[in-house]
Amino acid sequence: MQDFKKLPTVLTADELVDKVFRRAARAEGRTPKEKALNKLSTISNVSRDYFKKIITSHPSYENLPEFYREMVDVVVGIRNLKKALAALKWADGMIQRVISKGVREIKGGKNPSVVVRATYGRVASIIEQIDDELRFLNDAKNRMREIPLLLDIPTVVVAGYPNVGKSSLVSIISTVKPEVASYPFTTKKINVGFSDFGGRRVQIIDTPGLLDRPLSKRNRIERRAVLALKHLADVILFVIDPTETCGYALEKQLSLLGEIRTYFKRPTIEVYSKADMHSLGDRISYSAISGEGVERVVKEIEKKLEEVYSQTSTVIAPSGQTSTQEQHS
Ligand SMILES: Nc1nc2c(ncn2[C@@H]2O[C@H](COP(=O)(O)OP(=O)(O)OP(=O)(O)O)[C@@H](O)[C@H]2O)c(=O)[nH]1
Ligand SMILES: [Mg+2]
Repeated sequence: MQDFKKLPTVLTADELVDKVFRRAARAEGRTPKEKALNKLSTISNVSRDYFKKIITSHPSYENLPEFYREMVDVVVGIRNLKKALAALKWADGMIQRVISKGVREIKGGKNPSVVVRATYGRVASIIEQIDDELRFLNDAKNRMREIPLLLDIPTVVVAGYPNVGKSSLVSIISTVKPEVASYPFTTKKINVGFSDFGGRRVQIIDTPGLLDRPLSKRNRIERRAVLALKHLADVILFVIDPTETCGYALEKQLSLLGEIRTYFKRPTIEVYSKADMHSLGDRISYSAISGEGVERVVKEIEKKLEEVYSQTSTVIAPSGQTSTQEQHS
């Protein structure tokens, strides 16, 4: 599994030029010629190592599991990432050529300090040419940190319109405590928490709110929720706010529910939030404020997950370690 939190910080062009030349300045030599050659080989090594570190910190995006690949694409764009990494490879190759030329010139008898100065200028100009790409890669690293590490265990994805109470519920029934606020699109990324339901470990995913509109019209925040539903959900928990205090009509919420059922074809649980504000009885109702009904929601999740468990079950051992048992029925 890919841990994007381990991607390294990427220096700007100015910072990288500084790093390379500072290291080169420390190069020693018994003669001016030897010292100049050592400076050039230091530039060659330091820049090559640096580019290699950044390039190899990225996985091969084609080979990532689909969820991660599509998530990286939504969060930063794989084409842009590849273009930026290719620019680093280009700069690496160019710098090596410029250094080789300098080395040849010094060995051929040209004035070492003149060659070194000219080579420094060329190297700095090559690095400056990839400043945008270096900055992009650092920004991408920061954004990719939001992509969580997921476990291959039974997973419940909590979805619904914005502001209906998804995060409030997830925060009660799992380990993750997402931000809750009284306005839509508070949750902008997917949050992963865990629960032990009847001694079994379950992954609970809080998602950004979805509006009832075609996929092509969905913004990048909504598309994170779609990816979680598409790739991760064994069970979907759809939260409906019948009080409409979320700011969206019940009819719209039910239309989204219909689409999610049709499109994702997963076992789906429908619940009403904000039971402290209504007394409807046609669906399971719960309140994140008073806690009433939450236990019924959990029971319903457990029931739906039984289907998933009948294929694979993860049991918490008495030691606290988890082990996965395959059950063939
Ligand atoms: N009265 C009442 N208010 C609730 C309940 N659950 C959530 N709220 C309130 O509804 C608002 C939205 O709650 P969130 O949990 O942030 O909703 P969300 O669905 O995660 O919202 P987004 O992340 O924006 O999609 C907050 O002001 C909560 O305090 C509930 O059961 N009863
Ligand atoms: Mg939320």
